[in-house]
Amino acid sequence: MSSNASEDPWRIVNLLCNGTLYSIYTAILSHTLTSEAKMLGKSEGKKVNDLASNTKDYHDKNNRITTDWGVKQSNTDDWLKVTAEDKQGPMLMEDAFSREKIHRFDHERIPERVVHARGSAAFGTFRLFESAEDVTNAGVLTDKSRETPVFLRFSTVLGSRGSADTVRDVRGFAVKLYTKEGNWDIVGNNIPVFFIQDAVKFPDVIHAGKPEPQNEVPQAQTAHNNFWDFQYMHPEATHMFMWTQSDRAIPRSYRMMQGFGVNTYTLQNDKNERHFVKFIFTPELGVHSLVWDEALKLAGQDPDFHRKDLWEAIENGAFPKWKFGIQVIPESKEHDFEFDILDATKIWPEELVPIRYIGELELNRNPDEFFPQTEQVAFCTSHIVPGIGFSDDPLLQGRNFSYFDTQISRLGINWEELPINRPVCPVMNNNRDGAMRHTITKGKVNYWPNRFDAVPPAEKEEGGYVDYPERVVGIKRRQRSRKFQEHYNQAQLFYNSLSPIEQQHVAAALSFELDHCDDPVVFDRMAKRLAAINFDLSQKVAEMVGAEAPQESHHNHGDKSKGISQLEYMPANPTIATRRVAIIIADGYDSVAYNAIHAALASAMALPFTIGTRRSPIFAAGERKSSAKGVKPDHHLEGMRSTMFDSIFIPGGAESIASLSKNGRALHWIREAFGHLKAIGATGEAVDLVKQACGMDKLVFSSGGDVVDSYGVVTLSNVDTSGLGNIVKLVKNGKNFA
Ligand code: HDE
Repeated sequence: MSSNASEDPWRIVNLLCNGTLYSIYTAILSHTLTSEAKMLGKSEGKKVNDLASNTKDYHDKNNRITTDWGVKQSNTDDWLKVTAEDKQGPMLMEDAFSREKIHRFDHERIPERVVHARGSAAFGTFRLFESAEDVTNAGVLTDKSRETPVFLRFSTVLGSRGSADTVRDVRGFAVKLYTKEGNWDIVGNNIPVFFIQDAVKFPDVIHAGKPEPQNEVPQAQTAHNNFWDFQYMHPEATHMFMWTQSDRAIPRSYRMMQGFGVNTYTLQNDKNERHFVKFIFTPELGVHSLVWDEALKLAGQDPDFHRKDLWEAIENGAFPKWKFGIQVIPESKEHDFEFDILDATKIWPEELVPIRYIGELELNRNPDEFFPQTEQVAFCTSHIVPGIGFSDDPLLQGRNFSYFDTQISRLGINWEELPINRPVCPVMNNNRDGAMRHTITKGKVNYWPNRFDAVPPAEKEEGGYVDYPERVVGIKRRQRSRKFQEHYNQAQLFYNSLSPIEQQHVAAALSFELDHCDDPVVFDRMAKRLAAINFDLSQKVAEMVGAEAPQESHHNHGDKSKGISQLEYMPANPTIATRRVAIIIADGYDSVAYNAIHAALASAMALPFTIGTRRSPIFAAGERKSSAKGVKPDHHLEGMRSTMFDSIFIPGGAESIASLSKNGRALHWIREAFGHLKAIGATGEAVDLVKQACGMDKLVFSSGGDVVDSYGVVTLSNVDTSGLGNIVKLVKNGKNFA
């Protein structure tokens, strides 16, 4: 964060605790945030300028409603009809204005994506801080002076367009980089491996995960017979399903997930050497997750939770950032590993192939309109630029066919002309016509070669893409190579590498999922499969779901790898920026504590929300309703739930706490936040309220009576800066798994 105020919030809080400078300070802060957002968020990039020619301002005062053929309309509320003084007559088909409006409405929907239907996206910038010229000659990976515009779409996989954001699922992480040499699409996920090795199995794994065919149940869930039936029958999915049962599949925010290209690509340098490569994005904010109960509740309470979170952060100028890394293996070392480096069900452990972070991606601008941008954006793994190539990864090869194909059915053959999809560099070729062609190409010929020598192919020196001359020898057959046959080593590696709490979450997730399977064949077999990963895990889950306990213990190699547990991604300097904190008040609250925490949070760019017993003004202790204005809360207790916030704070005040302690919803807020491992702060009389809600026996008190960080709760009898500091520190840390 670039705000100076955030560097030393405590100095400011000291000044603010008496409340006098508070309002001046927050006014300055909100001005800083808005102007910063304006400056950075609305920056004119090459793609933004390109889109301008297709962008109209709906709110321009000179606008008048017209038909699509441009004729101004005088009445848009009444269909043309035959009427008499006291009689309503028939409507006329002659009314082309009204017919057009209904026609347009009838055809508003296009097919949703067959997978990854629900998503949201933002514009941003990609910058390089280290050139990778030793391994590639791609301009986007070697030129440090460039700012490459990007559009990044996040998504869930299985749910339909209207499903909830927080379901247990893989998240899509699809980046379109509008480079000077053409579009480069990295169509990745937040999990580094995949369920299948060969693209031809994709329809099977997706059919098994999507709602079952007989009744279209369940929506956006893998907790059903068919999904787990397939997971058992298809052992190569084992490593991936362990990731989907971990906290990675219930992220706190799109801004707090890693992004992985998953497939193995190649890089080519000026010496015509080829390297195998994997692409990785790691978030500056760290990798954080919800807890499962929270995710389940949010799916109903706020299905747009992730969508809103991304939008809110960008509008507030807190632009999410990812470090961009590459893992590189020289062609000569392709066969040096015990797994096949072209197998998408395997990671390249960082001990064997370190990640080299060379760039940074920032999102800094929300889209202007969802449909033409977020919905119509179309990614293709086959979109690469000179210096980058494919490998023989059989999943990637199939994807290269599939994405172009699906865009034809979703958007039509001219989908690459849509504003959000077209490159920022010139496009010229002899691909012509087709439904909805936009480009008008002047000239007398539309083929090559031609008598005018018009539009020849580019030489390599002019930037022409040259395929790597790979030697290929083999027998044509339907078979995968030997190393593709091993499926459990890395599933064990994954589980061994998790912290004990993360392991507990995996056991709980599997127990939830298999509880939703009512066919014993499915859950008995799955318990057996778990024994191939970890015997204790298989016993725990079998007991929970009533499956036959596996008898046979498999060998566990005991290896661990770094970079797997998400707890490792805690940033060195965690930030409270963009964390949503609810401050709960009722009439008679302590305004000194309220103002102090509000200012402390805002100065560090967190998002404080005042939650009152009502949304009309709430009056502090000593304020008279007749003369004071009171504080107008952002929401009332019944309008929101604790799930929508990262932390809650309750200022003291005898009258306010007396009323909150009798308010079931207020107690539920505190108790639920406690159960979801969130930081809770309370001062003065509110300390007793927290004890009442959470159960006193759980909290550990210091001799002075205050609790400092016990189960993520900080209570203070008096407001002081070090106490508030403890609260903010806890919010920064995220969940309190103590
Ligand atoms: Fe996709 N995938 N996929 N996928 N995928 C699609 O393309 C497909 C795979 C991913 O925000 C579809 O435009 C096949 C892996 C993302 O618009 C479709 C195979 C990874 C998105 C398709 C895979 C992904 C898609 C549906 C196996 C992670 C959303 C709509 C060979 C590396 C992109 C569309 C967006 C979308 C096919 C496997 C990620 C049908 C055949 C592995 C993030 O073409």
